[in-house]
Amino acid sequence: MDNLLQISQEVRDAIKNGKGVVALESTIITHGMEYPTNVQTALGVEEEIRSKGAIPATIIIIQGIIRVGLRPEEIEEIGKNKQKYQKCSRRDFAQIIAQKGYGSTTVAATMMIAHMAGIKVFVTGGIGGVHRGAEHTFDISADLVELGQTPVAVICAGAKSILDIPKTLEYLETQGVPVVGYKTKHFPNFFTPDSGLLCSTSINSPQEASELIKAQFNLLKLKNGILFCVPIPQEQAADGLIVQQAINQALKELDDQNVNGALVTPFLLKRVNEITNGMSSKSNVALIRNNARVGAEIAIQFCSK
Ligand code: PSU
Ligand code: MN
Repeated sequence: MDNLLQISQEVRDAIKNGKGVVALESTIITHGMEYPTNVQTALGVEEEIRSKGAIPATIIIIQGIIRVGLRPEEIEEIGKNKQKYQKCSRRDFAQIIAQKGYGSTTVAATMMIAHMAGIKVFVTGGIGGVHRGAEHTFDISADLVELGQTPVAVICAGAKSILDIPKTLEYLETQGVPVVGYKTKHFPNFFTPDSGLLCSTSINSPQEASELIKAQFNLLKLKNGILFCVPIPQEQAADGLIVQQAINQALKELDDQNVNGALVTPFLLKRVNEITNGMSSKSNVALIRNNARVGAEIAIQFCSK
């Protein structure tokens, strides 16, 4: 395992000593944002986690080796040379490892590695979900299947409206995944705090979040993950109407250009950002940092012995 999975000394010590550890994904760095925003965001998120007293563990595959915990210079290097990295979800792992390739991990792949490494709390921006038109395309993110089978708590800001939110919530219910609103009953849709749909339950503090994680993983020993949904702070919320129009245009272009498979999500993220002149990216950054603070507090509660 040692040659395959390399966990930094800092992260290993933190796990051993019951310090809060927060896993972070890397597809967001290589396929979710442009340079240098991607690097600034990734480093900013790590700082937020440290400022709360927890330890960040960004996950990626470099030359066929799975790395957990990166140095800031490495994050800079990855963000700069992002085109070198293949988007890695569960199905891509074996290929990237066998070919000693470079892979940035999606929510699904990051959950897998966090679980292997013994990390239970993972912060991201938005998860993949059921795409609009999935009744024709069958496009359902492997993130949702992973949430159904891997015991890691994922902290996010809900799902973007590029997705079919009602179907995404139905799918999570089928997979047995608690969808937990953080200080809200409403399921957030990333740029705005309320999608008009409800979470399956809600909690009001990191302590309550930690109790729920303990009940699911330690007492009941369930294998399903948990989704914690933190609404974007009101003052940072994007103009919902502008984002919605951009999403509609991006979806139409997607259709016209026959984009499919793993390219769909990166295409939509990029186009929405371009059409809104970077407004979506700005909200994106504020919101991930907010998730990181909440995730760090939850991790500290959960990990303390
Ligand atoms: N949604 C976002 N930002 C992202 C992603 C999704 O708002 O960066 C990335 C995440 O890494 C997520 C992946 O796990 O896209 C989902 O891709 P797909 O839909 O192809 O499963
Ligand atoms: Mn897909």
